[in-house]
Amino acid sequence: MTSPLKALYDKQGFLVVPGLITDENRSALEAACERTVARTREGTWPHRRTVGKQFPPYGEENPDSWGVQHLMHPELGEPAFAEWYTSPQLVGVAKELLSCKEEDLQMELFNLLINPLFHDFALRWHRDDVSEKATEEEEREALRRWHFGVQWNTALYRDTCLYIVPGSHVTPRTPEQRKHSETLMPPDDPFDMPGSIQLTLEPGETVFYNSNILHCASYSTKERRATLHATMGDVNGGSSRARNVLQHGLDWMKEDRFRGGLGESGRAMLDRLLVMRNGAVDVGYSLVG
Ligand SMILES: O=C(O)CCC(=O)C(=O)O
Ligand SMILES: [Fe+2]
Repeated sequence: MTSPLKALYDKQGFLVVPGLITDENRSALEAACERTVARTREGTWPHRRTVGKQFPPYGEENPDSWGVQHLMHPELGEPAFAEWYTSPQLVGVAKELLSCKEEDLQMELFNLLINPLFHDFALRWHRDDVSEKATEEEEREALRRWHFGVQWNTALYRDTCLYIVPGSHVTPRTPEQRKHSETLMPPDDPFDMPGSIQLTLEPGETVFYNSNILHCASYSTKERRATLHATMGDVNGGSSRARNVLQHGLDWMKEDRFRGGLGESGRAMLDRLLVMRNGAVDVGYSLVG
């Protein structure tokens, strides 16, 4: 039996869920984000997404940042992040949308998306793990296989940065949509993309989405953003998640001090990721730019 939430998620390629941050989580997460963002901007947290670079490797060139990488890294010293990532409310939705058992969930990425301070920035239309150059047939095949992971954005403050094309997680681009997504440049106007909508998240809302849905994003220096950005996988996908996840460089996740800071179910989720990682060689990067 498919749940109504899962059915809607499968049809649209995304689903907005309110209330996955409790009041208690909220103050801890807000404070942790504030400290983390401050460190990133002052240059003492090196793992960040730099303005000017859309996809990994992000490099160090620009002092301005649009994201913070590796929120659960023990060196960051913010346990609220792993607590929330492994919390029953989040794990519950992830396993429902993946239609898998809790013992099949695989720990993956947990990052933070923030507003740049000095330059507006934007990401081009893309699917996270399918090249813009893919033929229609390659695209169809890649999308058909892509159902072993779920990605989400949880907004601490109102967030209007993300644009998506509902339903595009299962259909190759039309010639017109291809025209708007083959360029490596962000769009002048995201609404030029046929079928696009702007997603608005109110504080505390989460959008779960298939990361191969056609999407782009636009970041303004003037709108405060602190949006938790994460993925979880279903271990039954084997190595299908490897490139998308491991391109972000996760060596720190195999350190004992990380594992030791997790609860029992978190450790089991992590071990499933490490098994996949051990089997993966030379994963490369999903996208350029
Ligand atoms: O800023 C966002 O919400 C989307 C980020 C994104 O699409 C990406 O990192 O690939
Ligand atoms: Fe993306």
